[in-house]
Amino acid sequence: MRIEKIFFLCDAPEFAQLRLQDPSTTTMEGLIAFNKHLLFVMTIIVVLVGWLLFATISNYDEFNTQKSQSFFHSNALEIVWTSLPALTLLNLASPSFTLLYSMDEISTPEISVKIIGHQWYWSYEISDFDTMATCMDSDKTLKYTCYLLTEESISQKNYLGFFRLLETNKRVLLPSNTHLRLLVTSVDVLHSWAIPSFGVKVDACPGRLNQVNVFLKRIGMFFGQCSEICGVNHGFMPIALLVVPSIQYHYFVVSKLF
Ligand SMILES: [Cu+2]
Repeated sequence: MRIEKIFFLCDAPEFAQLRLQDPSTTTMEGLIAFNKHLLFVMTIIVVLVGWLLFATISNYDEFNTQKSQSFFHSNALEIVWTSLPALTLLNLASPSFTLLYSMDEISTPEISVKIIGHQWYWSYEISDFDTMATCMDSDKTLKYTCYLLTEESISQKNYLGFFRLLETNKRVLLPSNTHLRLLVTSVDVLHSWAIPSFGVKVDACPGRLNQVNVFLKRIGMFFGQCSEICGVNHGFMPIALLVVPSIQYHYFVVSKLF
């Protein structure tokens, strides 16, 4: 199957891709900025350590000790090479912890999406529509079961724009610019629900409920995969999400349930 580049933004893997996918949440924007910051610091460390090694090997050997004898037991140098790595670590730790704790932050969500991992597909339930108080009414629950869409099941005339091993028979609809709470669990083995564009990777553990908060800043089609080795078909349980404007989502829910 041919993969055409149909999106302006990178929300699905591209051929020979080197960078991360484009962010759709503030978390992912933060992760990308942190990644760039890390790369910058790492480059300086690699160049500095490489230069030190080269200078040491070429300037100080057993036949050339004149220079090294001049700073035998240098206190100043020891202070510098102990404090510099410590300061570098502090410089990395502070944005890292800020990001980590910002991911745990839960602001009043309007919709909770229950994500359940199965061997080997994902199922979704959305039931608490904030203004409609339908929690207890099982008829008023959106339920999806999303299986992999195989190449054979896509009609030959119409295969352009479909991503191999990333499409599901049903796409989960989510609203943009809305605080969403994702509740992730599993009914059999460990799975992991991961969407690179969201900066989300939550483990789905049987008997446990993991929670993550997302706020999607833009509309689009987003793809992800199970990211925990969960059995023979681990590679064949993709996630396909369609993010639409919240008003469109509202009309969809009303037309489906009311
Ligand atoms: Cu899995």
